[in-house]
Amino acid sequence: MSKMQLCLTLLLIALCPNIVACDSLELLDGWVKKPIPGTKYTAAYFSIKNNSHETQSINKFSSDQFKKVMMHSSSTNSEGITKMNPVSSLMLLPSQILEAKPGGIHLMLSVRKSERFNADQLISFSASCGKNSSWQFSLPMKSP
Ligand SMILES: [Cu+2]
Repeated sequence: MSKMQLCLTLLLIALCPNIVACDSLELLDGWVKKPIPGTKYTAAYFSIKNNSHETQSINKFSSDQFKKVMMHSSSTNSEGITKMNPVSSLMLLPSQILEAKPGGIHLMLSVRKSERFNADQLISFSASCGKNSSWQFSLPMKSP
């Protein structure tokens, strides 16, 4: 990239700060862990690709089939203790594949007492990337 091109790119980014949207996000894979009866939480994992030339950031997930959907990240310290921390947004660089998997980033799902699930049931999610930008996708439920 020449200096001129770089300059133009930076100028465009500066002029269009609201361009960030859920455009061109593609679900490659994913699943929801079937909650063990009586448990309050379960998790969802996925890989999502950003097919656009813009950085995309997801700041919220929701699902009608769960009370609450939280973005978490797990990390294990030097003593082997794993902790989960809330994540405020997930950023995907152009062409980046974001993998949410056990032991790393995941969606923490709060289970409603009344809700019953079947294996292979599809769970619908909505991801929002800004005020007016959302993206719908579904993941199958699987027994761990
Ligand atoms: Cu969690």
